[in-house]
Amino acid sequence: MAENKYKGFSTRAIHAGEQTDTRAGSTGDVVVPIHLSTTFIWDEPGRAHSEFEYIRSSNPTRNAYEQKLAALEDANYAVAFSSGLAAENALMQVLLRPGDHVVAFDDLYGGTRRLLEEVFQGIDVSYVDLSDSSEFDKAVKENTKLLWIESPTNPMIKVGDIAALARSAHEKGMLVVVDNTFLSPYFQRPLALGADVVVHSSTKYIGGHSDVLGGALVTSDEVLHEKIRAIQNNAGAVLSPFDSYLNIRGLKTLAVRMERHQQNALRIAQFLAGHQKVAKVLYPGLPDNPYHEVVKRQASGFGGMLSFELHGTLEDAKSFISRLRLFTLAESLGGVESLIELPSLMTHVGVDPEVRRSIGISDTLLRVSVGLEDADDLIEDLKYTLDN
Ligand code: P1T
Repeated sequence: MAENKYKGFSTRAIHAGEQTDTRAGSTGDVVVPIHLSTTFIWDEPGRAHSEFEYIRSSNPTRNAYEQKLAALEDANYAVAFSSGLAAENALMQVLLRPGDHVVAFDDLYGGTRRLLEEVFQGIDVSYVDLSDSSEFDKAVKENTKLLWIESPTNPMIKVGDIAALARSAHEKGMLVVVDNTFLSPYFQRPLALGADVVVHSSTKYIGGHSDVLGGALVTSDEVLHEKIRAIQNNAGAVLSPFDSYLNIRGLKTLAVRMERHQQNALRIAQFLAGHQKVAKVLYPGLPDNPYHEVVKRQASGFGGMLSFELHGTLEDAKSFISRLRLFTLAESLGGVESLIELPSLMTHVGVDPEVRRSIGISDTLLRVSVGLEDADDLIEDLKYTLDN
C-alpha cells in the first residue's frame, strides 16, 4: 500500500517509500540504497529470510520507487517496468484478447501506435480525436474493451476531457487508461478523474535528466494490480535497481522542475506566438488555446511541452533546427536540457504519411521539450535563429 499520509506533493515526493533503516546493526542510510543482489538468502528450504527472494520478483530499491510513485499519483499501487513501452505492452497483455476493440486518441506517441498495430495484431483499434468527447461515443462498438487516452497528446498537444470520457467509457463497461507522461503526477492525476490505470514513460519527467529508461503502471484497483504484478514477474520486463534509484532521485525534485519547465514553456510560447515566421503555437497555457479551460479544470498546470509550426517548407524547418544553438536536436523529452525535434521525420516517421497529415503533423511542425535553462537565453536563441 502506498504511503499517502502526507498531504503535500513535495513532502510525499521526498519521504514516501523511504524507509530509513534504524534496525540494530544497520548502517542507518538516509537515502534508499541500490540493492544489486540478484538473490536473497533463505533460512531453510521453504522459509525465505525476508520478503525478498529473487530480483525479478521483488527488489527493495524498486519497491521503494514503486511506493513513492504510487503515493504521488494518489494510488494504491505502482509497478515499474524497463521502459514506457514495456509497461504499455504488459498492460495490453493483461487487458486485451484477440478480437477486442480499442478506442485510442488519434494523436499518440508513435511507439504506442506501433505496439498496437504490429505487436497486438489481432486487436481492432479506432483512432479518434478524443478532444471532442462526442467522437468517442461514435467509435464505440459491441466489443470495445478499452479507451486509451494520452493527454496532452504527442506531438499535437491535444487534450481530452478525462472525466467526461471516463464516465462515458465506464457506462459502456470499458476500462480507461491514461498516459500521463507529458504532465507527470505533479500537474495531473488521472485516477482521481476516473481513469483505471495510469501509464508513464518515466524516461521523461520522472527520471528528469535524460539518463534513465523506464515505465510504470499505476492503479488503485487491487485485482488489476495483481494481474499487472504477475505479468511484471512472469514476462520479466522489470526496472533495474540502479534505474529505480535514479527514478527515486528524479521524483524528489519533480515539483520544482515541473514549475520551472512550465514557466519557461509559457515564456517561449508567448514569444513564438508573436513572431511573424511562426504559423501557429500549440501550448494549452496560452489563454486562446482551445484546451486552456479543460486543462485548468482537470490539471494544476500546463507542463513543459509545446509544438509550433513554421511558415515555409520542410527545408526551412530543417534549416531553422540546424542553426539553433541551445536546443538540442533529439527525440525524447522531460530532461533539464531543451530538446527540439521534427515529428514527421523523427518520432512519428513510422506513422503513415496520410494519417500524419490527417492528425495535423505537417512537415514544418516542430516539437519542443522546454528545459530548465534561463528563459531569456532560450528566447534569444529562438529569436536570433528566426530573424537570421
Ligand atoms: O520510450 P519509452 O520509455 O518506452 O516510452 C514510450 C512513450 C510512451 N508514452 C509517451 C507519451 C511517450 O512520449 C513515450 C516516448 N516518447 C518519446 C521517446 C518521444 O520522443 O516522444
